[in-house]
Amino acid sequence: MSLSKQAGPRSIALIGPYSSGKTTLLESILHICGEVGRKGNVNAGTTLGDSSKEARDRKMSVEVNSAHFSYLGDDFSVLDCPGSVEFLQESENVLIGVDAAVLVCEPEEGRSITLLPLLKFLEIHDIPTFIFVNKIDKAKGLVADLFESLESVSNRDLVLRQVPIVSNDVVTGYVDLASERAYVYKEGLPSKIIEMPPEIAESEGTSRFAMLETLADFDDHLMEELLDDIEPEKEEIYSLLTEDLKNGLVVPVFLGSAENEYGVRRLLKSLRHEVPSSIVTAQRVGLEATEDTPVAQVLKTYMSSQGGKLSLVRIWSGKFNDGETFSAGRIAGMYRLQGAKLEKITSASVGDVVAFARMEELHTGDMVLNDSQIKGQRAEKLPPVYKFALFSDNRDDDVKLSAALGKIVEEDPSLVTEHRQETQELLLKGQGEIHLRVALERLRNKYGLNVHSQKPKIAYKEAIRKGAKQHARFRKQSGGHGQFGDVQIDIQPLPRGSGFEFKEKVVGGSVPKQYISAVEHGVQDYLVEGPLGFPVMDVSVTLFDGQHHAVDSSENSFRSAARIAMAEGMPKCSPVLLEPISKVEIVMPSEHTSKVNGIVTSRRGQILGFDTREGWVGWDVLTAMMPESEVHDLIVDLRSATLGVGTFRSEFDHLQELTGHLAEKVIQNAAMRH
Ligand SMILES: Nc1nc2c(ncn2[C@@H]2O[C@H](COP(=O)(O)OP(=O)(O)OP(=O)(O)O)[C@@H](O)[C@H]2O)c(=O)[nH]1
Ligand SMILES: [Mg+2]
Repeated sequence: MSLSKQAGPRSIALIGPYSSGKTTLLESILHICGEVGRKGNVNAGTTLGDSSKEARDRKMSVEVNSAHFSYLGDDFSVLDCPGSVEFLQESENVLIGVDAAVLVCEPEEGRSITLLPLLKFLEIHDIPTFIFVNKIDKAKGLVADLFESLESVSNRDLVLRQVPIVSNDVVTGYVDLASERAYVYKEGLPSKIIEMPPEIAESEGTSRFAMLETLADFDDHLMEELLDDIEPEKEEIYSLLTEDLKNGLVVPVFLGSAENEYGVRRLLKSLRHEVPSSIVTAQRVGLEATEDTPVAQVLKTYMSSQGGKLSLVRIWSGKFNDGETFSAGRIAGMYRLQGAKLEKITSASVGDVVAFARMEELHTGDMVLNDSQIKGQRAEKLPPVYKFALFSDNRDDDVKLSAALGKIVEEDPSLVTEHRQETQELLLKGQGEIHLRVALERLRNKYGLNVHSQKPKIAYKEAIRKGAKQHARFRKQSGGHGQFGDVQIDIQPLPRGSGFEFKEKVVGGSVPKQYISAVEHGVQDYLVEGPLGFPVMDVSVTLFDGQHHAVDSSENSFRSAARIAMAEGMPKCSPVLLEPISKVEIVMPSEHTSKVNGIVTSRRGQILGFDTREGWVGWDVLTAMMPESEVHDLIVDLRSATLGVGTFRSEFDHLQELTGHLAEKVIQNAAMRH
């Protein structure tokens, strides 16, 4: 039995920028391998992947599609990831569990930079990577220029494996540089071998030599052969290509068109020969594959429309049987997923990618095992960059809403929910507007909840700039017992961040001891909403005198007197609005730094500094203080200035005075809400 057979099926992820053709490539592969009879199309909504309403409506992937195929006797599972940067977390979660990634991109050299965040992730995790330059049928520029621009964004060496044959500005076929065979594309059919066209011989020679030189950088024997002008054996070239891919030294680049099935068989052949086995991958991620220790890891969680949880796992070691119990619970059903189709199975072993049903304690990234000593890698959570406040039409839906939100966060761990006390809002945070809209549609389509969103409120506060003394009396005579409380207070500002302070300096018992805490409560009652309409911060209130009545005074009457004193005294203290300021850290390719600088300044940001981004050649980090209200849609501008790759993280830093017309607007809006 070959190593790959012992190691079970291999697994690949299709990743790459938005709309580069990953789902179409999956469809082509499944068609070629006989898994789908008629080839589906993204635009017609007939692909095996993207079956959810949210994906079909948009003609884009919004979550991972899982499928299986067998090519010339070798079994593969394939995980087709959404390309939009707003769904990046899906790719990262899945990449942890695959033997190789196929990075699908378009033949547009100006957009190579959009591959960078993924390339970086692949490099950090040492994931063997293939690049498939798709849509070669509509390539405009020269492949050589494209290759150069791809090289500029990759730290690993790229190896061009094919050169295009072009006639009348259209790519009609290719020369395979390893085998030196020429082919013409045949739509929907295997490419046809042809004589090497004489006009291509020169560029083929140059490209082939470049490929060999790159390989020779990692192999002395090949280097000697090249220096001595000895033609290396084909076997040697193939074996170096396989080794170097496995060791993350080189990234092979293939050309084709998923839509027309050009070059897809060539890619499949390489996958078959070059993708490492799951045993090798287990070693790479620090695990050991054995026959009898079951170890699996969750790459993605699906919630079926009936509400049942399906955990898509990669099996790293051992064998799993349906019905067995692990620390994370019992496997209550085992399936192979072919798109949305569930195929029931009873067991799964090393290399498989299968779904375990109803393991409620299991979350994306978790390991399924019986030995808590075994630790796997997992993708870090991306910090949220955009948020909505949610509200439902019907208050009675609130309990249902929070249960449904729990489920959609299970499926998509890059969503975060938060009940924000300060503003009394339910927040949904994520990676951008489309990301959050898809989540809302899921709530509607899957859970029947009509949920609306709005821009979250900003937790403005207010403070005072000067002090004032105030006298107030609360008196009521209404039959029987009256009410009487009389206080004199001194209101003073405190430094920013001090909070609230209450003191008493009453002499001679003018306010008896038992009423003092009622005065403090009265002051606090008022501080919930100051003269400008916001919670008051950083004040000191001293009770220094007052009067009482032997019969009529009570805690309530002093509490009311204190509240009145605050209401009358505070407006005299020059109230001022405070707005929350966040510290933001923005990362972007340095060519865009000056543009981003402009965005930050136009959003009232105060730049604290620039630096180079650690570990990211050609990237900068910009730190700034920026009002929270300006951070809200910062990501929109940032992405449009950086071809989508710039991002940021932010956290509350401090409160800062806001004056002028912006403050007036905030105060007016608050008044209107009352
Ligand atoms: N001309 C041409 N168009 C293609 C090719 N492959 C895909 N397309 C088109 O590109 C568009 C996007 O295709 P998808 O397969 O959905 O791309 P994707 O990478 O899965 O997109 P996301 O998952 O949303 O990132 C569709 O309109 C396809 O018809 C190709 O080889 N040539
Ligand atoms: Mg897709």
